[in-house]
Amino acid sequence: MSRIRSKGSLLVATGVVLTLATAAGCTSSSGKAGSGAAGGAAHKKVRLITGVKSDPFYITMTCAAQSEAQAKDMDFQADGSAQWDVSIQRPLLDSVAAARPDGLMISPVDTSALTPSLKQIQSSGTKVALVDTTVSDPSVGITRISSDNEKGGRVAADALAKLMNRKGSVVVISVKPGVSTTDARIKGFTEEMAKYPDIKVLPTLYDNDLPATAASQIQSTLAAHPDLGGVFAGNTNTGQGISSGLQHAGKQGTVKVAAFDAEPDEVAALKAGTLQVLVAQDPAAIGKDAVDQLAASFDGKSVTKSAGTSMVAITKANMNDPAVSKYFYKSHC
Ligand code: T6T
Repeated sequence: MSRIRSKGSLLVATGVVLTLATAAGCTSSSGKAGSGAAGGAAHKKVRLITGVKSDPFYITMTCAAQSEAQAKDMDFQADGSAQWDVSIQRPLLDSVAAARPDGLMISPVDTSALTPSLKQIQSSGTKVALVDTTVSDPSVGITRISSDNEKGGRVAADALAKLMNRKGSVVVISVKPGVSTTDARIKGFTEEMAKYPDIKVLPTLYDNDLPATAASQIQSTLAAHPDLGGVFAGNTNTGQGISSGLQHAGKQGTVKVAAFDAEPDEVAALKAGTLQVLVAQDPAAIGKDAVDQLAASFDGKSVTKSAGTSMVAITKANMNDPAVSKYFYKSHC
């Protein structure tokens, strides 16, 4: 397996493994942010609020954050919304804010709706780390850690175009507008797809993170566009819904699917051939890095303002490679 190492990314020429590791901003001067030195980090109260508590992406993130916080003797607790909804996440944020934690890690479910509350908690002295999703206001957060979602969207587009023999119609189904991560994936995907003149990109559909909605959307799209050759699923629940929708329509394997993430149901669908490419993120790295940055801040060390974590394009051909399967998400710690 030959490897081409270019700046900031590692492309394995013969496999379909594309590991993208980017880091913007600078690591701390010591380069050892969060090197386990307890220092000011010990006993600090740190709270994590994820986008959706039951989501394996966030469960994987939480497990890693919890373990890193434990190693630093932090007082760490995690919670998350039951659904991807501002009206559910806001009361969670307000109750955490009332307890005046030293640090808050949060995946805001909207790029602006929660900003006033986040600025308020920040002005009361809580250090905010934005994990996975972010907000438009640059004054929020001492650190922002996520995948390079635009790049992941481009990877999905190129993989899907190849599977579709560069022709036919393609549709994007995602969560809802105003989610920084999935919006960036769609941007990267559609910009990259423009390079394929014989592929028609249909209007993006939104499923509110509900698999059943994605399933019915893909079936109605198939009815309206018989030449549908590919689908890009913006996240886990969407990928699950598209997989079952294609099976109901008897189109599994015929219509090619590139889906973000690698939670257990998506991995099973990849193995079964209803999904063809998974763009897996590294939620564990996001969770661990955020704890390390908060610890660095508590210790008075420099903090990375924004950092990108790696991703891997997974297919049936490479999914059994331990270097790839280590990116599969967990449903429990
Ligand atoms: O794709 C991830 C996450 O990156 C995104 O912000 C929301 O959806 C997931 O949690 C997967 O469901």
